[in-house]
Amino acid sequence: MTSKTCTLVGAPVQSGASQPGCIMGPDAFRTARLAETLGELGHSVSDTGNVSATDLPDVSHSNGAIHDLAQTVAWAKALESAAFEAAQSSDMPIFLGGDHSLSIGTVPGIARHWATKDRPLFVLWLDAHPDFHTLETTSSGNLHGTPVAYFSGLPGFEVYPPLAAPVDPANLCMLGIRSVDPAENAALAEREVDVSDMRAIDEHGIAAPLRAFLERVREANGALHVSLDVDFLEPSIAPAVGTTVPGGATFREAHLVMEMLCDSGLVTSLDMVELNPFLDERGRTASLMVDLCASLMGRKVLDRPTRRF
Ligand code: 4U7
Ligand code: MN
Ligand code: MN
Ligand code: MN
Repeated sequence: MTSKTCTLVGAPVQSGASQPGCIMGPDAFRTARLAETLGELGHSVSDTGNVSATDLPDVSHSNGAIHDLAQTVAWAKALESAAFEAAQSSDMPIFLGGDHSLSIGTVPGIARHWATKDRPLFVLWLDAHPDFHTLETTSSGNLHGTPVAYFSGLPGFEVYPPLAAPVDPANLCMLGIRSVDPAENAALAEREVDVSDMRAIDEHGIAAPLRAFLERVREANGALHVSLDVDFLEPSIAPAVGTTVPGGATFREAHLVMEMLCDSGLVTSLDMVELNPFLDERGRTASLMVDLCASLMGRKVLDRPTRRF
């Protein structure tokens, strides 16, 4: 892979999840040598430190299950700006979470950047969950379950910041899905979102749906944002997450996704989310996430193209 300028942006958000711990995520990624690893792969890395969100807006919603709405909106605003700036000034912004509500800010900021370049943004959502709740439909009230519905322009998000450039639901691809609430199921079907659940991956492998999606991105001259939730992975190899669902992507499935993304040359930004270091075992989940990022950014076994049959 050609050498890139990478900007690491810490987003210690935990208000979108039900249990605390994701606040420690950015520092766990740093401790697991993310910057050094990318440097060893030939990239130039700058770590801009952690974003903060201190001014809480006066907001409310009729869904009484929702918690920490003001914190979530504050993070969204701060991260939208941070993402836009990181995209303007580097090839590859990498957001270190933090729970998945951080994508309520990062994806819209990245989308605003690509709208100024007249390129459509595509989003690859690697997750056990589609995170496709609206503020009306979430029954847990955990706002890390809402980013995709919001940045895809679904109605009912008046209290979140207005979107400069919504992501077309036709430009989404979800892999690894295995926990979908009824309201999410209906909304995903209505918009015909490209979802490969684990059953489809068992049957066809993970490469086929990814290859088809990457072809679509290439044909559209799109930019590609990847959002990697720790719970995409099988919990026995990635225990540091609050929302474990059995039957996730294996070690090799996850690396293959990253290696194919690397070969495509299409990825322009990345979220690494939901790492809860309080739940980790001797840093193994943080280290696995760093290794997956290394595969995305060019780490290879053989120093020549992969053999084709
Ligand atoms: B994550 C859930 F009910 N759908 O809304 C919800 F299953 O970012 C889970 O993917 C959301 O980890 C998970 O609370 C959000 C639940
Ligand atoms: Mn998620
Ligand atoms: Mn998830
Ligand atoms: Mn989770």
